[in-house]
Amino acid sequence: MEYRNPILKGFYPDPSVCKFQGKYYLVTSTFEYFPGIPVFESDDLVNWEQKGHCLDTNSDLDLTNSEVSKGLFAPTIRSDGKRLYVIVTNVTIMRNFYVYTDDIESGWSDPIFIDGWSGIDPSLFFDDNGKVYIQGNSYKSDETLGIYQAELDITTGVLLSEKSYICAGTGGKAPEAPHIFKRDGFYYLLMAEGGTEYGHMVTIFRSSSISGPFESCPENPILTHRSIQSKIQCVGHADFIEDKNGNWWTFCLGIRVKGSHSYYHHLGRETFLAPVTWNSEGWPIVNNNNPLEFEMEGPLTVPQIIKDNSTTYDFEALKKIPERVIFLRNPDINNYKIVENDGLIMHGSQGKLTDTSKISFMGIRQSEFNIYFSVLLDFSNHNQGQFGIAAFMSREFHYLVEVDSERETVSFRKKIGSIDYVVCEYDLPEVSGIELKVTSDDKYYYFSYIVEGKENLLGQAECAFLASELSGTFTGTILGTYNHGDESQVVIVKKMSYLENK
Ligand code: 6LW
Repeated sequence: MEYRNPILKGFYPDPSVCKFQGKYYLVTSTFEYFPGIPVFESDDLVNWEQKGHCLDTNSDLDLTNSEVSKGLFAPTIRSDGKRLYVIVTNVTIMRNFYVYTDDIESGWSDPIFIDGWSGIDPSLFFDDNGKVYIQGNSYKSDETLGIYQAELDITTGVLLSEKSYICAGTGGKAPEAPHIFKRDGFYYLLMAEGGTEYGHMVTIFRSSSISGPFESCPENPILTHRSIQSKIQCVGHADFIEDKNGNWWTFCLGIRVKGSHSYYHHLGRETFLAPVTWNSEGWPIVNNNNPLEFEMEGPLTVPQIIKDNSTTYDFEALKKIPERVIFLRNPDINNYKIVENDGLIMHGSQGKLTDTSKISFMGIRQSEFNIYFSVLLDFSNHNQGQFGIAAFMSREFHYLVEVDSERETVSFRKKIGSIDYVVCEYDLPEVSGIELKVTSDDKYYYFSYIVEGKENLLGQAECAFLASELSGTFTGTILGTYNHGDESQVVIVKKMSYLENK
């Protein structure tokens, strides 16, 4: 049956997947954004529904002053049959921890921190004998590069054995993303090498013992797009899963590139799916040894319902902030209040988009190249400070349409590294409401504002200048609105509209 990649469009990197109570669950990394780690649920591996986040309180997730693309790196989701666990590294505080739930609808536990375990990309393995193991890698330390493992007391997070070195990989840089699973008596160790950029690859090893030694698959790397002519690149960071019919699949990250000989991407690393079969020697073959495609074929149980991520949030009618809306670092949740028939009251913060302090900013992931994003704002209670919309990659790379309510101006600004300037600025008429808008194709963003029923074009800006290849980010473009000023300065977000491919 055919299906279309990416399975999760927009900034949803480092996917991990497992089965629990007859359904599939998938998580991705979220870096400096809050809430942390979206949880997706599926019955069939191709149609996914978000079921909140693992870390949705400020006490669970400390992102204070998180620098660009720090915060939560790659998570792993696993189950022991009774409980669902998600383990992850918060690189901002350099701690590894996990949370668990017995029922996805009732939320997640407080974090259990693992003392004495460093590195990133932690994973869990529940062995048939009841023992639990943690895996991870060495990261920015003097430890030998490679994959490490220790036995873990899953009820307390205490390590029960020394941390042992189990695999160096095949020699690619940045051995990371380890996952162990058992099949036909072998312990398979899946991992990523080559770094998450254009040299990314998936490699696999196996042993008859959980502690190794692990032998390398003769076909390594079993999946890579390095030096392949494809509009899908950087494929790697995979997890494997056996579906309810005994078919195997891999979820991995990839990017949709633009450009010709020098590729770039600005939507972030996205989640892709490929079928896996096994050869007679017991080694996996991904997608019949073919590169991943946008149009794929695999032994699905039900057809994929192609999701349109278009949506309009009418905050005059909504009762709570939708789960696709994310914040930059820890939000002061009192700064965002939905008042029925009024809208979402967003109070100002002293933080600016260019720094790492607490900021009033909320947005959604850009999931396609061709989009329309607009916010309808009432600023009758804003007379000192600035507010606006942003096509935001990081504090160093973003575009803004900004209203200065004291000077009564609207301006179009570009921040591209050290290049930070106002493209144009206009006086605003005496109004208390405004619609700010950005549309895009695969080359440019186009910015405008609408007052008194008239749209005024401000200008355009290259998508390429927000690309991760330039900004050095692990994330993707977020389309959002912000309010800079003291907390008495209020904008009311009446509507937030996002349309893709329209
Ligand atoms: C992640 C590592 C990687 O922790 O990049 O693609 C890091 N792989 O495994 C951030 O996504």
